[in-house]
Amino acid sequence: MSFPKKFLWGGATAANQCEGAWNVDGKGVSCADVCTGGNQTSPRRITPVIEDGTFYPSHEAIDHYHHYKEDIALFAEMGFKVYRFSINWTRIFPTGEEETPNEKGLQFYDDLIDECLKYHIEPLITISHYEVPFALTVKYNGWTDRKMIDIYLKYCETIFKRYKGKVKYWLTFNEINGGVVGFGAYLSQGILNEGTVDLVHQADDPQKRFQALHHQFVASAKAVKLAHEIDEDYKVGCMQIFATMYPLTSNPDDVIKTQQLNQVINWFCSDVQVRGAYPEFMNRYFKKEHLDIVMEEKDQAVLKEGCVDFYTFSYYSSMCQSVDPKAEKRQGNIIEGAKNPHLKSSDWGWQIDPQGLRYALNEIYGRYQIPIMLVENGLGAYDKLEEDGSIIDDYRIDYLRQHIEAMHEAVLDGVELIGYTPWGCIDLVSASTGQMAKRYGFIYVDKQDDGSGDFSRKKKKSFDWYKKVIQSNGEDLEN
Ligand code: BGP
Repeated sequence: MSFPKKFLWGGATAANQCEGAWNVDGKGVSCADVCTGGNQTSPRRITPVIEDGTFYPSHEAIDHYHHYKEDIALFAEMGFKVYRFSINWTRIFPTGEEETPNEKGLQFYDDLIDECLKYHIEPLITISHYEVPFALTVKYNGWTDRKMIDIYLKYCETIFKRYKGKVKYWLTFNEINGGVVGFGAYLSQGILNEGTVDLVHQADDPQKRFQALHHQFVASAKAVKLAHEIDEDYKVGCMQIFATMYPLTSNPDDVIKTQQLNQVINWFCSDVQVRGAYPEFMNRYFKKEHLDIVMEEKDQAVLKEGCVDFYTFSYYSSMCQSVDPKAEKRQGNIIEGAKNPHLKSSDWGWQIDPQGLRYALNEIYGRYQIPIMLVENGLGAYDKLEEDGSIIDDYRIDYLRQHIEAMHEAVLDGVELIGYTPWGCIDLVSASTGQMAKRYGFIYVDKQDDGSGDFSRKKKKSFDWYKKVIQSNGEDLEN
């Protein structure tokens, strides 16, 4: 048998993409709340002042805030062992800097966690998932300012103490390496440079991004240490985007370019968080890019003392890399590359590559030898309601089946994979485009891109399929 007996099957969401209730019970405004809806051709705009008559998808999202009991009951029906969700930082500290936390916000997560525990579902909590308080963007330009470290730690301490005894698994930052590329600056780091109008074409300042990353590394390391001090049973992980990369050709120039991009995009941040030190190759990169990272003397020791307990990542697609400027491009999750002639793409152009997941798992485990969870994976697709109201999402089942098969192979290869939480286990707002039409869920939610819909939930065909997968511990993948 392949998957370990206690394998954590489940699903994943993020507060800003599912909760809604953006200004309810004392919640403050987050970076996501000032992002308009968009689609593949018109990017989401960032509007520091909320515009009348403009649609902001996070404001209502799928109203998980008021439907969490129903949603968790459905997760339990599928047999979830784990539910990955994030805490909305602005429910706890509305502007990030209040003296005391917002009790109603804390209470909401008490209730949500209790609801999970009622069904023996293990909560896996992302502390910061694209929800930086917008007030901190305005005041400090987000993580560019070192003051963010203490602000974040106060938030961590509050939730580590409050949920002690109920929660075991924490992730410090969602897809921290998003900050390595321009696209990640706003949502991941709360950076809003003058001249930025939309999420896709941000006025980029790499110096700020890499400085912000350093602050996030220090904050993450301190959070790991603090978590262990508060509860020795806490397990704290990092969370990375892993974009498997292949050289487009056997031209050694393509191979070296791929290796260098791999180092900076896929390995830099996890090397710091898992091994507790900057990898050597970054010195040359910083020189080449004229980046000068300001560090305090004690930072190195802090990083060393705050190594994570486990590694988690998102995996959606792979891409090729090439020195040929004419090579046809393909977009992936935040990272882009060249088209792979052997792969098909999703409706959003993300190349589908289950083998790339087996490759990634082997590479990651070979490098770090610590437990791994795949905490995001899935197919964003248009779903169609049949006349009888059913949703036959065979394309999603195919995608997930092939990726579970790849996980199975990796486990047989010797990788210590301990859990799997497919992304958007219930339909939610897309982070990159702001659409509802880009659906990932086993559960359909009646909420559309024009803001219409009654929030009713409906099981898709994949719901029963995934239930069977969990019941059989990954053995029965038949559709
Ligand atoms: C990751 C994010 C998620 C999620 C997912 C899918 O980058 O961690 O928040 O949204 O990708 O991306 P999208 O929503 O753009 O389809």
